[in-house]
Amino acid sequence: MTNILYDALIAPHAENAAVFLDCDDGVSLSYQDFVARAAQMAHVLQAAGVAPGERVVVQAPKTRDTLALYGGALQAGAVYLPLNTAYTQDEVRYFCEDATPKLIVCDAKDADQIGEIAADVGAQVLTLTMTGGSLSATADAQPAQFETVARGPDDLAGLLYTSGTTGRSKGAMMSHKNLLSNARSLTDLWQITSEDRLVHALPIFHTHGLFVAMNTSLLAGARVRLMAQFDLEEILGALPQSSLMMGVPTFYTRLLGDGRFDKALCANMRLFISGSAPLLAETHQAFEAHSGHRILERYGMTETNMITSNPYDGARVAGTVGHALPGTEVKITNPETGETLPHGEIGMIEVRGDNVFQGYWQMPEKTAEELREDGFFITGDLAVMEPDGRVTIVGRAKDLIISGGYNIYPKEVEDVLNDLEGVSESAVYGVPHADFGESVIAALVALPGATLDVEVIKAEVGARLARFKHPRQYVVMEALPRNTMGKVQKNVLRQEHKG
Ligand code: MCA
Ligand code: AMP
Repeated sequence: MTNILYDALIAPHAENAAVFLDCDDGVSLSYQDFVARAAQMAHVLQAAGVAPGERVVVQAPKTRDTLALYGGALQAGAVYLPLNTAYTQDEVRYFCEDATPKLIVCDAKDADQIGEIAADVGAQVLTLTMTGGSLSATADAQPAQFETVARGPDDLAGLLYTSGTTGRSKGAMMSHKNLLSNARSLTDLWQITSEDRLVHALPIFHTHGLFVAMNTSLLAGARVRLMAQFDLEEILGALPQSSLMMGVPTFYTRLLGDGRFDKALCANMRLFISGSAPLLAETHQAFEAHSGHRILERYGMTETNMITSNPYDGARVAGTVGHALPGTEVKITNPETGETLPHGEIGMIEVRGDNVFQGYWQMPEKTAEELREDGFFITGDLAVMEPDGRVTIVGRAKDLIISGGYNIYPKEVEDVLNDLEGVSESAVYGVPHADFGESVIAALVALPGATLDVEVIKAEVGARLARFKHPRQYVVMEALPRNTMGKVQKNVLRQEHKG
């Protein structure tokens, strides 16, 4: 049976005794043991009634069993739907009602709350904790071999939700072909091999930590130091035995902020890769001065996987995101007309290739707005392209804040604020932040006669939105600044509150 992703990423390791994962608890799991564990997970999925093409929602800690569940989902032909562990019950409910999974895997501490959601959408619940849980216990009793379910290039392997400028999250449908083509391009370009040892401190519920980092490692047979989360001490300890690291810019500014980070620590390192948010040119330069390494910056999106990358061998230019990946077409277009612009002019990044997703889950109109009939996807990012094809991102046409690599769509936060008692209107915007790159601020206007209590507002927001989306500062104003068209001038607010 052919299963595009499983056959490329996991099946080849069935007899590979090399270490795949070095975990926080000191356990080192071999590739062949991972293959067997993934098969046990596939049996659990099948027994839970997850038929090929059906969704498995996973909001769980980052452990070897979470990765084995991803492998098992691929083998069983299921669609893997990972969720940020910071999401509130309200947020998880939305995703589950939209995606109608057959199984929800969550942390044991959330089992009661998630149980209510599961009952409403007709799903089973299994738990996964840092040390065990009912999923792991059930898997223990399963056979270590599973008959792989056939999956073709266009079958879905993943469903990843991305918030939208409309405030409603959309499920980006990722096919086997989308994920495999990108993993192949990146593995080749970044020259990842079985000799590599990757420092993995990213979450595995997003494209960066799961598809970019894990799919390339699996494809190459690399060894991965799997850290449950970003921990500066752990990373400093792992660097001397490592050759490769992938991170968001905050990882690199935090390393730079530690006096122990130096060239000696990076003696065995081959490559540092950054993405998910803009890497400041000054961070790039300071990093080279401290470590002797020029960070390789790449650019991507959930809907498209990775789009461009600085070269491995050629010049890694600070402040640029490099060239289109092999097999990926990139053009810069006039945002109004869609016409391709000459080199050097600022316009919209559009991308086409096997890496581009299949559309938004059950949202054909949204898909049509962003994915052209000729296959080009409109990214919402503004850039210039040089004659040699090098891309420099200069801004965003979409109203988006990126904080520590997490995306926050202001509309989603504004919708929550506008619903609150006494609030007439709100504007949510980002200001520069030394650690997170950008930080969230909310400007609020009260209804006539109402007084706004920021502490009450914080509590309400806390119950509804994940912590990373919370405004870090609230400003109560008489009125929001607007232009002659009546549009809120967030640039004016940003300017006033950037300190
Ligand atoms: C944690 N907090 C945050 C963030 N992370 N607030 C804003 N933005 C964040 N990113 C909250 C915590 O809840 C906590 O709240 C407080 O901030 C301080 O937490 P701290 O201990 O400093 O945070 P941390 O646990 O060290 O996490 C920071 C982090 C993490 C390591 C930068 O956010 C992270 O791993 N980010 C990576 C995100 C990522 O993988 N993005 C890829 C998306 P309290 O006030 O309660 O203490 S995929 C993508 O974008 C595309 C496809 C691409 O190109 O890759
Ligand atoms: P997401 O929708 O979470 O996948 O986030 C994708 C967005 O992150 C892109 O549309 C960009 O705005 C941003 N992004 C990713 N990589 C970079 C980068 N290297 N430089 C600037 N922005 C980036």
